[in-house]
Amino acid sequence: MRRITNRTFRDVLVEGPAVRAAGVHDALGAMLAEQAGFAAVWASSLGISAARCVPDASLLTMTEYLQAAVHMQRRVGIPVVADCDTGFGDTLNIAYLVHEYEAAGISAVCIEDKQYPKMNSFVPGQHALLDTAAFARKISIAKAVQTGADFFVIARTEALISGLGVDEALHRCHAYAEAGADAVLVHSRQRTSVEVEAFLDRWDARAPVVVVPTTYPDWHFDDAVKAGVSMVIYANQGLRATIDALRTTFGSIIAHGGSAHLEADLASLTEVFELQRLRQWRELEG
Ligand code: SPV
Ligand code: MG
Repeated sequence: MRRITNRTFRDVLVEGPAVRAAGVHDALGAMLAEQAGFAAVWASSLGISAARCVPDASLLTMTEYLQAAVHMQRRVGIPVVADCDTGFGDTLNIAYLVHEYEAAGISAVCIEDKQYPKMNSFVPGQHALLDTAAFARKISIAKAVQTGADFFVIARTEALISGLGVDEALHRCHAYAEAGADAVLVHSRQRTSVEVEAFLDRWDARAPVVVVPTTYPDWHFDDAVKAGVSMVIYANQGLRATIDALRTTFGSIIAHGGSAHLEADLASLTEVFELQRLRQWRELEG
């Protein structure tokens, strides 16, 4: 049962004042995010990798990430923002990914300025970046090869993750906006929003700003919006909740010798069938 997505990410963003996106790794997560009221989903490279128990380290291929994003987009009416890591290679890989994602109906991608192969931003240690001009070129190629006006490219800087400071993050984001980025994502792994707020104070609004408050979760959405943020990505809360729920449930079944004590707290099979849109599928049989 295919869902027709009639709203692109650009449509959702211009409605304002700001978009909340939930990080997910499959269509079920995307549908639950939509039902909860999120305006977009983030097809998280961390989540998609973790769902296969491999590191978020450029191990899965573009085709695997694309397939995961398409599985989500086919089942929800909200737009999928695809986390495309470094673009899976150099400039030609960027051109190829834009062709493939756009043709597949994904209306927004995010590409980051780390070197390929990348490592997840929260893994301690150095994260080497491309130089600014080389990454700006990736962005301009992405924008040059898109065919529709709606396709949206988010340029993500890892300057703060790499400890290069707010000046460098601003310098890079200015260059990426000049290169045609539709938005910039400034990622931080500080324990507070101070660093990101310092960036926002000096950002001249030449493109919308996206943030991922994983390590500074006490920054309320309303405060982020007041500070000038246009999109907040809750990138891995769903993944971590899933791990916790499965671990607790499975452990409890083993410990109790059965599942009777859990039944009242589990989603019913009726809910499962609703998420599968079983009734609509059966209507096809006439
Ligand atoms: C992801 O969810 O895969 C992201 C965000 O890119 S982070 O894990 O913080 O790098
Ligand atoms: Mg990622």
